[in-house]
Parts: sequence; C-alpha cells; structure tokens
Amino acid sequence: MTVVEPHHVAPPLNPQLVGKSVERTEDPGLLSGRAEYIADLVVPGALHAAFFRSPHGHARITTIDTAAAAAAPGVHLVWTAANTAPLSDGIAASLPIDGMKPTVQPVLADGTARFVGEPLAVVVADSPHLAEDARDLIVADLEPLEAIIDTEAAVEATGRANDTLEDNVILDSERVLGDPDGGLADAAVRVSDRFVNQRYAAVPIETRGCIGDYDWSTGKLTLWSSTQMPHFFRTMLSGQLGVPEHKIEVIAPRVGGGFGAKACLFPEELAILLVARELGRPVRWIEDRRENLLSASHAKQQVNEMELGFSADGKLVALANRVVGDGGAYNSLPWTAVVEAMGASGNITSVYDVPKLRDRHITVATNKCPTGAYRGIGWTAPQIAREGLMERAARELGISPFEIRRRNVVQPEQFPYTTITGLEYTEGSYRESVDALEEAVGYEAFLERQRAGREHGRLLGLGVSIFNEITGIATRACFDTGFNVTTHDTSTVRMEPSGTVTVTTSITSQGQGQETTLAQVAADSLGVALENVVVTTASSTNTTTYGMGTWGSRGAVLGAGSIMRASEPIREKLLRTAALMLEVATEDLTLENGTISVTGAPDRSLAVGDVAGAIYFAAEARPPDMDPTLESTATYDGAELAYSNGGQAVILELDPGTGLVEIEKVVIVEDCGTVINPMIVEGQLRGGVAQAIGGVFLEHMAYDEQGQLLSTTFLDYLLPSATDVPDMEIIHLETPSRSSPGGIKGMGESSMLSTPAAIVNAVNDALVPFGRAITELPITPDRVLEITAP
Ligand code: MCN
Repeated sequence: MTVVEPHHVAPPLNPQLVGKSVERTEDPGLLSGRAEYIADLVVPGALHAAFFRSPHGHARITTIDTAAAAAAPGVHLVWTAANTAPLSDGIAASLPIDGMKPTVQPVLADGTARFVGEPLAVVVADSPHLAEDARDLIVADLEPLEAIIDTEAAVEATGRANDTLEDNVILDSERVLGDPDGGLADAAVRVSDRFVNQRYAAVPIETRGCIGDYDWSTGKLTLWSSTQMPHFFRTMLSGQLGVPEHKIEVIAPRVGGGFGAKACLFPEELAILLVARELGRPVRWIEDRRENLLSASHAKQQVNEMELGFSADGKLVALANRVVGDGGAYNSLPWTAVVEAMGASGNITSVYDVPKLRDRHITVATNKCPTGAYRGIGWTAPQIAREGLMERAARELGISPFEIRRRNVVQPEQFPYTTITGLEYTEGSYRESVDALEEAVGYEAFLERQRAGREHGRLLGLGVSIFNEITGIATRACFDTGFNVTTHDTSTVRMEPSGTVTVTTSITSQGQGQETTLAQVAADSLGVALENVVVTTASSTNTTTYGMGTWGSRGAVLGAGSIMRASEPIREKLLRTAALMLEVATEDLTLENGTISVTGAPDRSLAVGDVAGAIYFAAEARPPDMDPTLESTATYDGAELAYSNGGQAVILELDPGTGLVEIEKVVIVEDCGTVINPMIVEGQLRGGVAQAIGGVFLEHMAYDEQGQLLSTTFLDYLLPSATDVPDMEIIHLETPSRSSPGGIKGMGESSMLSTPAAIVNAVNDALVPFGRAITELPITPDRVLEITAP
C-alpha cells in the first residue's frame, strides 16, 4: 500500500491527460454569457449601496451632513463612521515582522480622510440610481491637510500621511551579506542607476462587487464577493467584524479577472455586511470603473537605486540595491504596504550567482490608495533595474546581452545552489533559457538589421530579461521571503458509485482555467476520463476544504498536490477491491483509462465504475475492513520552493519623430517543469505580455501634489488593446521539480514579472545612438522625444 504521509509529499503522477492541450471545460459558459458573475446574481429583495468618497487626498472631516440624503426617495439608510465605528474597528493589518508598523483602515473614514476615494459614507436605497442620487446630496465639511505624495520624499518628510503612525516609514530593513562595498570598490566595471516605476493597477475587466445578507433567525452573514480567496476571506471577515467564523459564508461566483487585486479584504465589503445586518435585507454593491481606479488596490510603485559590480571578465562581484516602495495610506489586508518593497527584496539576486549583497527595502505611507498585490508582486520593478544594468554592463564589457547572462547565471553544475540570501534552487534551466532566446532571435542577423536600420535613421532595439519565479507559494516560500505567515490549500476528492469524480478545492479561478487543469490532474490520479471529473471551487462553507485561494502562482502546485494526495486513498481502495474481485495482488494491477486491469493481461479487467459501485453497494466484494466511502480530503504545503524560470527577448522599432514604439516580436522561454496544459500555459504567457506592454508604455495612476488622482477613467488610464499586442514565439523547456507534485511548477505571473524589463531594455537598446536611457516609467512618447528630438 502506498502511504502518503506528510502534507508536503504527493504521490507520483502517471501523466495521460497531463501534458495535453485539452480544451477548457469552463469556456462554453464563459463564452456564451451563461456563467454568472457577481453583477449577474439576482438576490430577491436586495437593496443597493453607493459610497460617498473623499474628494481630498488628506483632510480633516469636520462634519458630514447626511440629512438630505436620508430624506431622498427610496433611501433606507445613510451611515458614516459614527455608525460603523462602534461595530467594527475596520481593517487592521500588519505582518509578524520586527519593526513593522500596523495600521487600521476604518470601515468609513473616521475624523480624517487619507486618500482620494476613501469611503466616508454609505447610502442604501431601492435602486443603484436612487442610492447614487442620494449620495450626491451628502455635504461634507472637509479641511484639507498636507498630502504626502512623493514616494522618496515621504521617507524623511516631517508631515505624516497617516497621523496614527509616528512617521511615514512602515518598514525599513537592510541586510548586508559578504562585503558589498569592498566588492564594488574592487570591481572592474560598475553600473548604477535610479529606476522609477510608476504606480499602476491590475484593473480587471470585472470591477469589485459584493452582496451581503444577514439571516436574523440563524445569525448567519453571507457575502457573495468577487474574491480570489473565499476561505481566507471568511477568516479575515470574522476577525474584522468579531463574528464567529461558522456564522459567515463567503461565496465567490465567477470572477472576471483578479490578477491579485481581488485577493484583498476591502472596507466596502465590511460596510456592506454591516448595513445588511442592520437592515435585515440583502445589500448589493457593484463598483463602477471610477471607483475601481480610485480605491481598489494599486501596485508596482517603487524607486530602485541599484548598482552592479563586475570583474574584468564579466562576472558579477556585488549587487547593491535600495528600494523605496509606496504603500499608500494604509496596510492592505492581507498583503500590507510592504508587499512591493519587501517583495522586491525577496528574490533580488534571481537567477544570478551573486557573491556580495547589500539590500535595503523601505516601505512608506503616502496619501494614496493602499497598495496591494498585482501579478509579479514586488518583482517587476527590481527586475527592470537589474536586467537594465546587466545590459548596460554588457555594452561596457563589449559582450552580448546573452553572453553576460550566460556568464552570471547559476550554472548547471552549481545545482543544488543556495543564494547568498539563503534561497535554495534545486534545479533550473537558466543557461538553456539564454541559449534558447539567443537562437530564437537570430542575434547576429538582428545586429546586422539594427546596424543597417541605424544608417537610415531607423531605431531597432533588442531587449532581454531572464528570471526565476517563486511559485506554488506556501509556508516555506512565505518565510524564505520574509513574510512569516503560513499557508496551505486543501482539496476533497469524491468518487461516486458510477466512477465519476467530484473535486472541491480551495483553489479558485479568475479565468486561469483551473477547472480544466486540475481536472486533468484528478483524472490522471484516478485513471479516469476527463469528462468524468468535475472541479468546483467557490464557497467557503459548502466543502470540507480550506485554503488561501489563488495568488502567488500557487494554483497548479497546491491544487495538484492536494488533489493527488486526496486521490491516493481512493485509488488504494479501488485497487484493493479490484484485487479481491480479480483474485490477484494489488501490485499486479494497472489503473488507467477508466479500467483496472491485470498488468500484462488486459482482458482481465474491470471498469473503474464497477469497482466503485461494488465498494458502495456490494459488501461481499470489498475487503471486510474497508469503509464503503470513496471520499478523501488532503492539504498540500510544499516543503521546498518550486522555482520556475525562463526569459523574454523583445525586438521593437522606435520612431524618433513621434516617440511611438512598435513591438515587432516577443520570444518567450518558459520552464515550469511538468506542463499540465500547454495551451493554457501559453494563454497565461500571452496575457502577461499584454499587461507588460500596458505597464511599460501606458498605465499610470498619476497623482498631483494635493493627492488628486488624475487618471479616473479609461480616457486617462490607458490600457493596451489587441492591436498593441505583437506576435509571440513561445519555447517550452521542461525541468521538473524534484519535490513538487508531479514535477509541476507554477508560472502564472512570469510574463508580468519579467517581460516589462525586456521591453524597457529593447527601448534603451534602440536609444543607444543617443547615449541616453529611459529609467522612469511609463515610457511615453514625450519621454522618448526628450531624447530623440530634444
Ligand atoms: N499550469 C499548467 N502547467 C503548469 C503550471 C500552470 O498547466 N506547470 C496552468 C494552471 O493549472 C493554471 C494556470 O496555468 O490553469 C496558471 O497556473 P499557476 O501558475 O499555478 O497560477 P495560479 O493558478 O495560482 O493562478 C494565479 C496566477 C496569478 S498569481 C495571477 S496574479 C494571475 C494569473 O495567475 N491572475 C489571473 N493569471 C490570470 N489569468 C487570468 N485569466 N485572470 C487572472 O486574474
């Protein structure tokens, strides 16, 4: 009998469907409009909420006059902090890290508003329109205060963004490993710069939204929410509202994109539950786009001052970085404000063999929307800095962008390798990724094209970025990167008497296709056909599962691990029963393609459904000590980190007259170990490249000096469209992890983590003839023209 003991070990996988590009089972519903998102849900008797939000970046709230709003037609309730503060302190968030400052964001701002868009009052009415009309009758007397907006200036500023803090520094942490100053002093080549990454956000197509309900007869609160983490959401709600967990249910319907932004508990959700409980009626809030841009979480704003030192033969001798991350007015829950700067530091050396390191990360509070998670959490900005400097050093050393990386990546013979910061890499195709990129772009031919182009005033650029990604994020990864929290995920697998399988998992889907990929894993674990498996997620209480949900490129690893572990006892029971029925030993049986057959004698076989049916209904057929159940629940929490890796090479042409850029081609190398579904993985890669293009050229949450957000519509906050997204070539390398389930590694964030750096490098390669580089994002035509047509 196979025994799968600790929850970080999964049984082996016999890949039949894993590895195949099977069509996504969720697509008929998604494409035909039958799938239900939060705004599609009809809850009888529901009222509608609208929020009155701060028009100032920082202001003292003198009075909020709600009388006219309360008297408006169809209005049931108008609440301010005076009503919510006695019921809930609000969102208290911190991490167990020395020196970290906790904050509390009130449900509705109480005395002080700390960013434009912060909710100050909520109106509940018969329709959304009546709620909004009444909301516009609220009169607030607000006294503007000094707004702290500049990220770097916030470190030393005497004014405070959040007067509950003694200063603006939420966390300041430094590690000095080896002798980085000595290393840099002795370096033959030193390159350094200041890289400014703008604030932008995930902006999923579906905005936030929730419906709260309260049943006074049972005391139960129900929240339908467009969330990435229904189970953990319930735990957070319980803590923030003081309601026991078993009296709360969180249901996530279809979620129309999350990208990290919906893995957060927001004050609006607390407010909706509080007013629903007060009114004894369901209350619905569907966010509009302006609210989404103003007050759903923002991300990515960092300033990295980085320096790399190289020996004369192009080997890295030291890396020094100081990053300041902009956390906004409050710690978001659960990520907190440190998610960017500490995330940046967590994997700062990435694929490179760095012997000496200085790494300081500072997170500041500012009067801006709180910072949360967005695909490639924390890593996008330092990747731009490090990969940019690698290319600059390559130019100084007179070697190619591929060669400098080949010389500095962790070499095949160095695995298993421990980074100077203590991360353990068990395997990786770092060198192979560089070779594959070089071959795919046809480097020599490109150089020739670039040279010829320059003679005719055409500016072609090639940029490269290589990465590794910490995936399958669970407890060890959180501790290894400083976040000091535990996480795991759980699946329940049940085989019905007919041999069909229902999987319930705490891994949710926001569009990634896990219903399909996790069904592929379950089908292979139990040797049944894909159409005989259904995977469900969604609710915090309708299952025996518990987990953290989908973020951190963890769904494939934790979903597969928990499903494979949960399937094992069922498999055992099937084999033991079939052995009895076929009068052979279990070791002599093969379970595959919906049948259990005697190995080497395929005519002696039983259908899985017949064996399952016998376990349920035929006491004499199953072993006497066996329970007639075929349901099992298991968790997974990886003991080692599953690092995927790869890289991108981007070729583009820059128009010196208009400052516009046309991306010609993107080559992607991805190594996420065993691929469950290549089509889905490629879709993930393509989507991430589109977001990378937006992040480099278009998207910007721009604030003025008073803290006004200047980009509150899609006319000002620009997103890439299909015509901006170029041709892509995808190369799969496959280095299975030795420890993760079936060798699977995650990959969902890789494109957004690393492609921006390759694009920025390509722009700066095109600008080489001008002797200047762009280090401040987004790369707008103005910034290009400043160099090409000053
Ligand atoms: N996959 C696979 N084989 C592998 C690895 C992954 O077939 N070796 C598949 C997975 O089964 C899953 C997808 O690729 O269908 C992504 O897997 P994984 O890397 O495990 O990431 P998660 O499932 O945890 O998804 C989260 C990840 C993150 S962190 C963000 S942010 C993000 C992303 O995925 N948000 C998304 N991709 C998104 N895609 C869509 N459409 N919408 C989002 O909100």
